Amino acid sequence: MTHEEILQGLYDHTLVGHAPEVKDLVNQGLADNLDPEKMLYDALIPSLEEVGARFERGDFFVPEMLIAARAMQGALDILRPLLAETGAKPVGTYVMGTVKGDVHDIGKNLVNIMLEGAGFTVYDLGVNVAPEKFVEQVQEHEPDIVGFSAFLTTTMPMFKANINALEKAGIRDHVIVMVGGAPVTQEYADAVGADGYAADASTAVRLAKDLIERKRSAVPA
Ligand code: B1M
Repeated sequence: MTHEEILQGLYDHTLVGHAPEVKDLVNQGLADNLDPEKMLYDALIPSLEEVGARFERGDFFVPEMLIAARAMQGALDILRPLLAETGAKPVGTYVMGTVKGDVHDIGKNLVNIMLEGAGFTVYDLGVNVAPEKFVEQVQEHEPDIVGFSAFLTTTMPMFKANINALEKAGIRDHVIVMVGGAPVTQEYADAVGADGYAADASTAVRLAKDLIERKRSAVPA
């Protein structure tokens, strides 16, 4: 198979949730030196975008979204160590979770993989994380950054609820707050008082490093 055929196969099989075929194609791609990031950005993510578009049009329903997501997750399980393999020096600590009421986690997991690859220690709180849990985990790990992911317009308001909870606990100024997720915008992030917003995983990593650097250089010696 050519690289183009593998990528097309990954796109097509993810779209219809054929998890075994997706795994086989990922392994075949790796055996044939196909770049893991190319598989991710040129086939797997576009396929999930098409799943979302079909869902919006009413051509797909939740079960179809779910099996496509499972196929994607199988691919990520194989790609994870390769995407995270950089040997980077530790740069900071990150507490990350998907907000309360929201169970989407593929995007969050991808951001975590990239953060780990860049040298961050990541504490992943999973999905449907309540504000109190974020507060408790920030108090326990004292991270440089806490990240909130939201993938639904109905769960985005949890950013503000989480920030309010950090304020109430007296720790808002101790931690950088980053937000992200498909429906989130820079304007929304600014409106809720987040310190940073990124549209995708690689921007999230760049911004995380930048925000830490800015915070460290702002601290008087
Ligand atoms: Co749902 N879903 N879903 N879904 N789902 C979306 C998000 C949707 C856009 C589909 C659509 O209508 N086009 C839509 C939301 C509409 C809206 O509110 N604007 C939607 C809906 C409506 C729903 C339900 C309500 C459906 C229902 O039940 N009627 C339901 C909600 C359940 C809940 O959470 N309470 C639901 C359920 C599900 C499944 C469980 C079936 C499944 C999730 C499985 C899982 O995640 N384990 C699912 C899926 C798979 C999707 C789509 C198709 C794919 C999501 C995905 O993984 N994308 C999605 C459509 C779409 O996104 N186009 C959709 C790939 C991923 C790599 O991208 O998630 O954007 P993304 O992550 C990016 C960036 O956002 C960013 O970096 C990531 C990597 O580049 N990023 C950050 C993420 N977090 C960040 C944090 C940061 C910075 C950047 O800093 C902290």
